[in-house]
Amino acid sequence: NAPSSHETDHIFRSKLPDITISNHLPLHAYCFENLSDFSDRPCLISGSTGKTYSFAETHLISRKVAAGLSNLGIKKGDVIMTLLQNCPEFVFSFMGASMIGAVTTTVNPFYTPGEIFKQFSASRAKLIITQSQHVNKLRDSDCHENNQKPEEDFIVITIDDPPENCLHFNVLVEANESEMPTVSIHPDDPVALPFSSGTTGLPKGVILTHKSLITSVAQQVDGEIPNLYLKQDDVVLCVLPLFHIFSLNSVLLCSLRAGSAVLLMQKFEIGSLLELIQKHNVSVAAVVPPLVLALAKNPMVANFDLSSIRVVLSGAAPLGKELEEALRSRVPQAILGQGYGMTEAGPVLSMCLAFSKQPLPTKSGSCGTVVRNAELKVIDPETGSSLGRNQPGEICIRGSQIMKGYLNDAEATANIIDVEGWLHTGDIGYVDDDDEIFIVDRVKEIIKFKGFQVPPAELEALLVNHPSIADAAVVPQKDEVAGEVPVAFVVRSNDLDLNEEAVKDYIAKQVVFYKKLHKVFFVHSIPKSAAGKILRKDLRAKLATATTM
Ligand code: 4UV
Repeated sequence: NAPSSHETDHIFRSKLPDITISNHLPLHAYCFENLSDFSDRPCLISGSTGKTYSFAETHLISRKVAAGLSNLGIKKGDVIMTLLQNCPEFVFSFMGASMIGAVTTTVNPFYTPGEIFKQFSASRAKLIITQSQHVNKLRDSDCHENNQKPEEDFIVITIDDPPENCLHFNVLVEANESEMPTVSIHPDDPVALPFSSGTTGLPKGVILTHKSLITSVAQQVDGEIPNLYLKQDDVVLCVLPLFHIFSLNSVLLCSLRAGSAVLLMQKFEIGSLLELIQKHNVSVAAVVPPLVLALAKNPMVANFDLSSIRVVLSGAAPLGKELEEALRSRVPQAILGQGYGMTEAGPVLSMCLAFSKQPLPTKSGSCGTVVRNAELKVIDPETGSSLGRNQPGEICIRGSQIMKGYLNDAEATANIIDVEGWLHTGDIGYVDDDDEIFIVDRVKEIIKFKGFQVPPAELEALLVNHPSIADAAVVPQKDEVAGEVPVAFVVRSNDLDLNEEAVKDYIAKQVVFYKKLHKVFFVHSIPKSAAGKILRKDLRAKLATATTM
């Protein structure tokens, strides 16, 4: 008798022992569980104003916001939408929503009206917290496909002077925390709803529960020997956007739990970044490869003292060895390493063990070792059978941290989480003899521009909506600065005058900057499989020889 497949699986685990995880708690209770140990220490530092909130203040304001949300009719299970750059109000809103059992869907504030509306309507948000400069986008008639009049159907709150029909954030902050309703929260209740296109198709709501986020944070910072050792005197740089799960989880939630201060920066600008690192003695920097490039290559860096940095955690996209070495010369005292995450995975799959309380030696180019209390395997993408060390295949992860599923999409959920509970990442990688993970390729559609998701299906849907486009496919092209950029193959329907600029403009008007097309190739047909699937591999191969096109 052949053993069933799971008996022969090669399963990889952390080198650190499993820990006890308090994932029976609601997320806010878990994050603030140790508050009394550091209640007067700085929790949030606003980079732009210098204003600092202690842990006790952050906890209190979050409770007031919880009461305020409740006063406005937000109940357990309701969704609120944050359309914010990094700011203290983001934190108060997210934690406040958690306290009343509500769910936060985080949106990129630079999205176009159409992009915002898609996430708004899919998540059925009842309240939006934003900046006044973005309110017009909520009123833009382009986005009301269903004749929905936003001002009447949902509440808009701004953190600065509110335009007509909007409320000021003060209505939340001035609420009486003692009026916060008592709600009973189950570990499997949702708390965050980031959107991700996953391995295929359009962006979908990723249901992250209290249990999944607590598990993920604990896997990083809890236990006797934390994998990511954050200390109370650490100042953690929060320049990556909190609407993306990397910053939300590994920067904000991990710091709240560990008692470290979070330095909030609204946006990346190298001069002010360097100033703030020096001024606030930033000790832990969460970055993406383009930021590593800036830190490694920008001549301004030489004028600043970066000696406070002890950890640089890079993630969200591949970090080249040369780049890592170049950064090393700028911050020789720091430990450089990577985390590997995916929104659907809760998000962290693996983390560099040199960040641990008992640092282990690690290799350049590795994405770390699988986190504790989780199982990782590498499978042959064709046969599904699991592979041993040093053999590249699709990375799969299992554990309480992974998402509950996609919002209202059982089919997409079943396509990514199998019946045994394994999440199939669509990333190709291997585990070496020292349990270190190396990602070498991607079999999924997603394009990553500076770590931002660019879902080809979204751009393809917009393209085929154009009256003169009969068919289209979008694939990644390698790019030195952004990692990858989206390029399109387009089949014209009749208008032979349709040119590259017109197609680029047409897309650029409808999407956030990083989804813009960098090139358009006109072709006679899009290669497809018998089942009608775009043969992206063929197009990528075509691109590799594109110099002749
Ligand atoms: O869904 P997503 O946009 O999610 C992320 C999350 C990243 C991280 C990284 C470190 C953390 O500590 C953390 O909390 C979150 O990027 O995109 C997921 C895809 O991005 C690629 C890979 O293709 C994922 O499936 N990716 C993410 N991290 C890496 C990476 C990496 N270190 N190296 C190469 N590719």
